[in-house]
Amino acid sequence: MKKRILLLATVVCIVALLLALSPNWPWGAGLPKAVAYADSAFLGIKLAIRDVQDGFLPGQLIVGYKAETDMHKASDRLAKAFGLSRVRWGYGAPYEVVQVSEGRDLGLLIAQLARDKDVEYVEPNYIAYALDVSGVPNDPFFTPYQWNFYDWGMQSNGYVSNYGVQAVSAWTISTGTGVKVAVVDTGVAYEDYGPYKQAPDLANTYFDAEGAYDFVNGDAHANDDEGHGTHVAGTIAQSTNNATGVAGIAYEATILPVKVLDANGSGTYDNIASGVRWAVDHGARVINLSLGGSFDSQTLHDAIVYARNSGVVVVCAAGNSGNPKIIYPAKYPECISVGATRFDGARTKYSSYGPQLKLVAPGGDLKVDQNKDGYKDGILQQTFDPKDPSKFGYYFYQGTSMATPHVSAIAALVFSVHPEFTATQVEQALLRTAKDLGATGWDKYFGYGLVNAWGAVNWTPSP
Ligand SMILES: [Ca+2]
Ligand SMILES: [Ca+2]
Ligand SMILES: [Ca+2]
Repeated sequence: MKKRILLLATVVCIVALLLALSPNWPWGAGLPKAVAYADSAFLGIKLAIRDVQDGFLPGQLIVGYKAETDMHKASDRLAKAFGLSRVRWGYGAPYEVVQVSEGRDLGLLIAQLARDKDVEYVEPNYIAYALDVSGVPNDPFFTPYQWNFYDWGMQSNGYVSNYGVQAVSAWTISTGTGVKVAVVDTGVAYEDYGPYKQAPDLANTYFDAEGAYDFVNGDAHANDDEGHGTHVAGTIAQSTNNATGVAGIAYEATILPVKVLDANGSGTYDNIASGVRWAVDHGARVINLSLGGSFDSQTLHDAIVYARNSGVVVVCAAGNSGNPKIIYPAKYPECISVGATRFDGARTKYSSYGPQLKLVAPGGDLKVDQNKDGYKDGILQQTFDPKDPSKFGYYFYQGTSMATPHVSAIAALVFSVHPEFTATQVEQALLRTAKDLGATGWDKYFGYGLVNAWGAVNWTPSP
């Protein structure tokens, strides 16, 4: 009997020792079980990059009014004069979205409206697109597959990874507690509501469900009907240490789901601007924008400036065209623009670059398997089969959309350690501790370099 107790005690000691000596292993509760979503395997999703597309809603304009104007009066006058009908007032800013009567010359109308004494600006209601690429579905796990979170020198399937974001070390300092991050996207699988289900690996994640809003359908349920927003939210705050699936970087942060992109992954600038303002007004300290379009827009820019002036860090995808043209809103100086790297630290071919690029983060490359784990090197998180929002699986995605939430999550880690930091100080923490890549110092392909969670949470402003 004594012998058996001793044996048991020895086993307990060995287990405790292994956990203590194994910094690579974040699971406090033992090995994660294999989660069998077998029916999600081999959906045969096409590995094609969805490029940025240009466009705007036909027949719709955004009319911005001068600050001193009585815009209701001006709006009625213009409606009568030009045959406009109101779609909605702008959220949190003095503009309205109007429908133009059929057959009107949009270019001429814009010119006429722009000359009006009460009008500050007028522009088409541009459309932005989610910057995702759906990848190969797969079984879960942090250690075999989430190389993008690794500390430098950790091994993935025997292949040393030196281009992760060092989340493992950073977790000893911060897990994002107390910080709200808005995912302004296609929605998030955060609740059971109608045909929509909460993602199983978001079961322990904190959500601001009260603050959630859907600007596409105009209701308080920001459910995801595309899959992109749920994947993005997973990188930020997937339930971690829950013996299930994959990890997220700021897994004790709170996600505020705001839906601005529809089931096709596209949405108007008006919706995006509204979503950004909504997020600010509902307590977000970080806003993740894994989306963009190629048009400049005052409506969108004003919303980004509003966020930044409110002390909110806005993180935006640089674009997936692979050309020297960063998209909007990433191009605005108030955003932290993010390009994408792969397992070996190289810039991915799809990652857009240019003078406005500030950082890079792992975005994955579904053309190569550099860690030889049998899967192309995408970013693995849980989301659902686009054909059925109740059918969850683990999917490798690639894109600057996937890189962006790494930076948003690390901004949340920093805010959690330093709630007193300004948005500028958090940005400095990210930029000044980035791992320099490519040409020495800032360069147009990597910005200030690869975002580094460990460096960022340890950064302090010089006195
Ligand atoms: Ca998990
Ligand atoms: Ca791989
Ligand atoms: Ca460099």
